[in-house]
Amino acid sequence: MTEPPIGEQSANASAKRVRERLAELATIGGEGGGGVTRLAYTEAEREAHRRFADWATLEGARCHVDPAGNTVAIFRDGAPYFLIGSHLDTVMHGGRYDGAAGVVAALEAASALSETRHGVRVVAFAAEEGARFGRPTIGSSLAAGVLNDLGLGALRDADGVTPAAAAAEVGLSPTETQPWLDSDVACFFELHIEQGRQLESGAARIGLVDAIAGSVRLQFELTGRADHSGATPMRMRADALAAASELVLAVEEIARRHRSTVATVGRVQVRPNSVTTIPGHVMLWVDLRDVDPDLQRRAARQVLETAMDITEARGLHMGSRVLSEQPPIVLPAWPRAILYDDCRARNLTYRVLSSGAGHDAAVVARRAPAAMLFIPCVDGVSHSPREQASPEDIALGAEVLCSALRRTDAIIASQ
Ligand code: HGY
Ligand code: MN
Ligand code: MN
Repeated sequence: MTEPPIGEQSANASAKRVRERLAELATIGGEGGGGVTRLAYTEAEREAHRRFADWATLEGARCHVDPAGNTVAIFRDGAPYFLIGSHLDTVMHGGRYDGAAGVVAALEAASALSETRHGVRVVAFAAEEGARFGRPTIGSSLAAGVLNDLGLGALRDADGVTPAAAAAEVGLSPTETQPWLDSDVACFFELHIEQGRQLESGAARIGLVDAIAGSVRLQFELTGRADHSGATPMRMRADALAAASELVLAVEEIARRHRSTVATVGRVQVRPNSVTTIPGHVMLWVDLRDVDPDLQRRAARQVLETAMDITEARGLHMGSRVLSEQPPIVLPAWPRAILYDDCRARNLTYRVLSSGAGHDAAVVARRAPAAMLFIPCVDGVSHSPREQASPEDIALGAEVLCSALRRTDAIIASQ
């Protein structure tokens, strides 16, 4: 068999390593049916971080873990430095590419990057998904100094466990994190699966992200009156689940008012949750997002007001909390322009698009220049065992990352 040209050899080797490493990560928290559950501040997340650190060490990097659980691999000393990476936690029954693809690609890029004037570090952020505690990007927010002890202490998981208690279980102490995302970071690049259908529809091979949606997470507690489902006339009921159902449909209707707004009620707790008892108590959580800050804030306010109207009309008591509010962010143009130049130089089709999903890059961008690179995922599916992406696309994305870092290094050095 004739050997492929060197360039192709390295691309094939890279795709092979990407495939192998993603398959290995998928065994950590892996479930039947191909899903993965590696929730924030669990042993599975830490095991994935250790595997990442082992790979980075083998490539010559020095690794350390900060008190928030962010693992940083220093490939090249010096500051300012380039930071590349993503996250390794997942949602419940999630996919094997969300986050992991970006960390594995960053390892490929850092390992291929030769002499640069800047330092080079790869990061696996901890607790990026909001799935467990309701608030996303806990690790990067602590590293950026935008989440304080009060904010962290107000969070609970479904069992009432706080992030600090969960982190202590796996040897971490997030409240002791000294923020380190600062002007020492020359630029942050994150590769991620698109988690949407634009690239997959054949529009382009590479997505260049211009804006990342913000999110508001709301918690509602509706209290009615548990009662006999057979003996209680309809006019005498205070049915918390009927009220909650009205609220769920109202959330959907409010989100439909503007094309860029999305809102979801993905989690509901009903008590006593018994067939022959009128539900007396319901907790529900709303995830509301937009790339427009005013629309996001207005929609959140409308949801809160509508919840009050519904519960008042039904004679129920309502409690509500804003668990987290993260503004949408527009990423700086110059790192994106460097990625764009590289796509042009490679004759790669690209598309500038916004991200409906939240990412660590949105947090890092509050402290340093940041850029995001999307690769396609099959049918745009994510947060599901059906999540699929190609190692070849990830390896190609890693090559673009690597040459973008080289270009950035040369441009900054020439200024
Ligand atoms: O949920 C999200 O926006 C992302 O996947 N963290
Ligand atoms: Mn996710
Ligand atoms: Mn993600």
